[in-house]
This record gives sequence, structure tokens and C-alpha cells, in this order.
Amino acid sequence: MSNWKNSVDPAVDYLLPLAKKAGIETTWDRYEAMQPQCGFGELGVCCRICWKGPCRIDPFGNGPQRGVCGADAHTIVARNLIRMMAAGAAAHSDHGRHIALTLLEVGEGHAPAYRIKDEQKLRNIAEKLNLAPAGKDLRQVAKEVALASLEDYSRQKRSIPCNWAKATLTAERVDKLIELGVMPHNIDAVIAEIMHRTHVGCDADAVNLLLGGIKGALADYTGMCLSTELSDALFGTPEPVVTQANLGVLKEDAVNIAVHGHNPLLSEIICDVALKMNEEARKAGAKEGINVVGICCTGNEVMMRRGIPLATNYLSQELAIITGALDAMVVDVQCIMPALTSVAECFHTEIITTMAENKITGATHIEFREDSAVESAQKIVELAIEAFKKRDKRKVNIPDYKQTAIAGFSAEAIMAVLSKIDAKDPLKPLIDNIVNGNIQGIALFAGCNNPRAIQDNNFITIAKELAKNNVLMLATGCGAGTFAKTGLMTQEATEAYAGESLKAVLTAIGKAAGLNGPLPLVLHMGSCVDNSRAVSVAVAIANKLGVDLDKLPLVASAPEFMSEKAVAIGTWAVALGIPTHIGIVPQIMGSSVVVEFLTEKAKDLLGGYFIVETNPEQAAAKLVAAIKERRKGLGI
Ligand code: XCC
Ligand code: SF4
Repeated sequence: MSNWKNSVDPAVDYLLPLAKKAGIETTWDRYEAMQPQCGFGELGVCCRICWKGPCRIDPFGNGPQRGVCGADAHTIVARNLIRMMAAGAAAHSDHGRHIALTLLEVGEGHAPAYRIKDEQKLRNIAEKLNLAPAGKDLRQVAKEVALASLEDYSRQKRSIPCNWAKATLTAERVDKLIELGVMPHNIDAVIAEIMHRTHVGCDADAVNLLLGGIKGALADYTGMCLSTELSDALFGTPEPVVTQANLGVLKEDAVNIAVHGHNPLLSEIICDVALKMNEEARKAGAKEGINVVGICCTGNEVMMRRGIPLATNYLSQELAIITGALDAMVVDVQCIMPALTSVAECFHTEIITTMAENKITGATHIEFREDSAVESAQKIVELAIEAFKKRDKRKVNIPDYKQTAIAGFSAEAIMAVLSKIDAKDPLKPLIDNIVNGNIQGIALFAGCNNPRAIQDNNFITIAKELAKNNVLMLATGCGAGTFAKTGLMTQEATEAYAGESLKAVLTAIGKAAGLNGPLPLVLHMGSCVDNSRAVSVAVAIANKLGVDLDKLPLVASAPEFMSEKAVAIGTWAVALGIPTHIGIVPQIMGSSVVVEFLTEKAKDLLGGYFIVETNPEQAAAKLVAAIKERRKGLGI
């Protein structure tokens, strides 16, 4: 792979040769060693669902066309795909359950480490869920909201939709999803149903399987949505905050602790505890005390709520250790490379797992429980300080790369900014500018990195192209990480890359909001679960215009996706009516039925559809075309 560039991140470029020299393997080495990857797997035509298999379908038509049980390529591809959606939904909604249970504890007065930081948000949620919060005591409201959320995991009546899905989408969309039989009634039941219908000898109709998958993806949406909103009630609704991103945020003279994973329940407490333990760190010789930094979506969570700097995004997580300056990496759930402990063996870094269901061999496990969150956090910080004492100064190589990033554009924050222009009707300036074409449309960037693409390159290339075409951009997850690391979440980026009319609008709004210049080119909306924030903005616009989501000039892109969660997110975006680009060829190409359904038929059924395009320039062109088509449909 000598001509292949691994990443456009300069910090990665700086550290990879050092890793190579030291004989430390990274994800890119393992990716290279894995070539060529299995062609059957790439097409999705390998089935391991029962032990009569594994079975694989010959894509050229010469060998077997059916598995031992008789399943054809379409059934096999569809089953594999919707199991991924179920896993994605399980991940997001288990995270959501954890937050909802904590909120319940707060309501019942059992979780002293937590409190309701944003009372107004909690009351707004209660309104949305029709819980009539007026006059009720805050703890009572917390309890009722938690129970209404947990109902979405336990309701048995199939005819009653999930509270959160119903309360957060347009009425027209809710009706459509119910009519198609894809509206979830119970997140857990829908996930179980996917596992059931894909068991050997069950659903063998590819389209019916895909509809089951779409229901699972909408269960994923439900879990993400409640996860985001309840986290805001507990930890505060994000507001714009200026911070920094990339590995240069690590400090030579500090105890560096990275929080990595997804769930803010522990990382929030670690941030609180770290503030109180600076003196201990200084006593151990760290002149600058404790420096907490983030990785992946835990990083996004604490970045947007607290301005904690973001060290890096998914694909370069190992490199945080290779700087030699990271004293502890605290991980919770999802997207944590099992390789971390092997890399850490070459350094003094403590890898600390915290969740009973997520351990890594070779890591130190400090179990996190809501009722003893502060004690766990203290132990973790103490361990980091101990590790710092063992740091080998000769191995420290902190890349001198970091960029300013403005994070924290929750839907509420966007409304607050817009209300500076029109307090009575905050959406009006945005909608007026969409209608008059100053803003051509809105694009949401989501998803991961994948070594199948040059790290961050697809995100950056597409964003610059869309900016030129006056598209307003939002980002979450590791996509947000990319933009933060590369300086595209700054006012300067707006000056440099936005098309004239977009620049004028962002400047007018930014100035009205007292920012002394434009809004950043890409608005940071948060972590993966926070994709639901983009939906709430879109739903507000759709309701105001009196149209459904599939009429809006709104597109989504996951140009470097890899996780099952991203498969679920992409699918619900399509189900909500959004043209959704993916920049990695999905493992479905072995079935013409599945491909055709997701890229074409879905459009008639749901309004949304997948666009598969690995070339970022062409992807941008296709996204712009999708936006133009929508504008035409609206007659604007
Ligand atoms: Fe994971 Fe959320 Fe993907 Fe990043 S973007 S690699 S899922 S951390 Ni959601
Ligand atoms: Fe083979 Fe059918 Fe078993 Fe899959 S379910 S492994 S196709 S026999």
C-alpha cells in the first residue's frame, strides 16, 4: 500500500512513522495485512446463521446459488444486513436505557452523584411527552419522564407506537410509518423480532426482511432520541463553546486522561472529579494539573457540554497512546478498539474499562455504578496520576497540531442564535434564506472513519464542495471529530470556503448573535446519538412549512462509515425521507433485490433512499443534485 495515504490528519502523518519505527502495529497495518478481504463477505453472500453452514453463494453463477437450507443470495444479504441494524439499535438504545434508568434514580432520590442540570429542558420534554408537568415537583417530573421513556422498552401492545418516535416526528411521517407497519412499539421487542425473523427457517422474503430492518432502525432512532434529550436534562443542553481539537491538545506537563466511548454518565463525573484533584496531580509533578481530553463520541459529549478538547476520532484512537503522553484512557462502550491494550503495553498508559459488559483483556477494570460514580471516578483519576509518575519522557511525542473548534450547536442553541434575528419567529430567517436560495439546503454529516477510505478525506472534500454550493452543514460523531480536527468548525473556515450567499447568511446570523463574525462553516451537533438533534431541527422546519420531511432540501452523508450503529442511522434517515449518501460500498452488493430496494424503491415508499458513491467529488455532486431536486419539488 505504498502509494496509499492513510489519513489527511497531519497528527496521524506525524505519528505513524514513529509507530512503525517502534514496531507498534496500528489499525492501518492490520487493514493492510487483511488484504485481500473476503469477496463473499464483501458482497454479503456468506451466511453463518446456522451450523449447517457456513454457506456462500457464488456471485458469478457457476457455483451454489442457495445455501444448504435453500436460502438464496437475497435472503442471505437481507438477513445479514438487518442483523446489523438490530445490533446498532441495541447499542444506541441500551445507552439510552442506561440514561433513562439514571434519570429514574434521580427522580427517586437514589443517585446522589447526579442532578437535573437543565430543569427547563426536562419540563419541555415532559410537555412533549404529554405528561402535563406544570405545577409538579422536579423530581416527580424526572420520574415520569424516565418511566415514559422506559415504556418504549417494555410496551407489549403492538398497536401503540413508541412515545419518543411519535412525539418527535411530523404527524404525516408518523402516519406513514404506521401504515407501512414499520413504526416501533417497543425497542427491545423489535430487536428481538429481528433476531427471531432472521433465525434459520424464518423470514425468507428479502423485502419483508428489509421492512423488519427499517422498523429496527426506527427503534434505533427512538433510543438515540431519548438518549440525547435525557442527557441534556441531566448534564445540560449544549451551547456554543470554543475549544480545540487534535492530538496537540495533550500536554507534556499535565496528567492526560482520555475519555473514550459513548456514554456521558461516567465521563461527566470524571470531569468533575478531575477539577478537584488538580492539586494531587501537581504534587506528582504535573505542573499543569489534570488535562481531560475526549475521543470518539464520549469526546463529543464532553466537548459540547464542557468545552473539553477533543484528542482525536475513531481511526486514530491508538495514536493517542503512541504520543507517549497519555496517562490513562478510560473507556465505556462502543468503538473502542480491542488493540488498545496491546499498544499500551509499549507505554505507561493505563487502559481502564468501566462497564461490566465491556471488558478488554489486559485492561484494568474499575466498575462504574451510578450509586458510586464519584468513588469510581476518583479511583480512575488516582490511577492516572500513578501512571503519570511512570511516564517515560523520552517516549513523549505530542504532535504540534491542534485546531480551534466551536462546538455545541444543539437544536435549542440554533434556535437561540436565530431568535437574535427574529425573537418571535426564530425559524423565519432560516426558512426565508432557504426559500430565496441563499441557503440551498441542509446536509447532515454523520458516521465513522474506515480504513477503506483515507481518514477524514471524504468528509473534508465533500464539505468544501457543499460549502461552495451554499449548503448549510451539520455534523455529529466522528464526522464532527474530523471537522473539529481540521479547523472547519471555525469562523475562518466560513470566510475561506462558504459560497457568497451562505457566507452572507452565516455572517448576518453570527453578528446578530454577538459572535463578531460568521457562524462556523460546519455546526457541531454532538455525538452519534445526537443525530436526533438534526431531526428535531428538520421537523421544526417541516412543520412550519406544512410539509413532511421528505419534501425538505435536506440530505445526509456518512462518507466513511463502518459501524452497525451507522447502518441503523443511515436506514432511519432513509425511513424519515432523507436522501442518504454512504461513501463505503456496503456489504449488500450480492443481492440485486436489496440494492434496488435501498437505492430506488425506498424512494417511492418513504421518500428517502441511499446514494452509494465512494468518490467524494462525485458524492458532493450527487448530494447537490438531490437538494436541487427537492427544491424543485417545493417550487423554490
Ligand atoms: Fe463510533 Fe460514535 Fe462511528 Fe465514531 S461515528 S466510529 S460509531 S464513535 Ni457515530
Ligand atoms: Fe447455510 Fe441456511 Fe444455515 Fe445460512 S441458514 S448457514 S444459508 S444452511
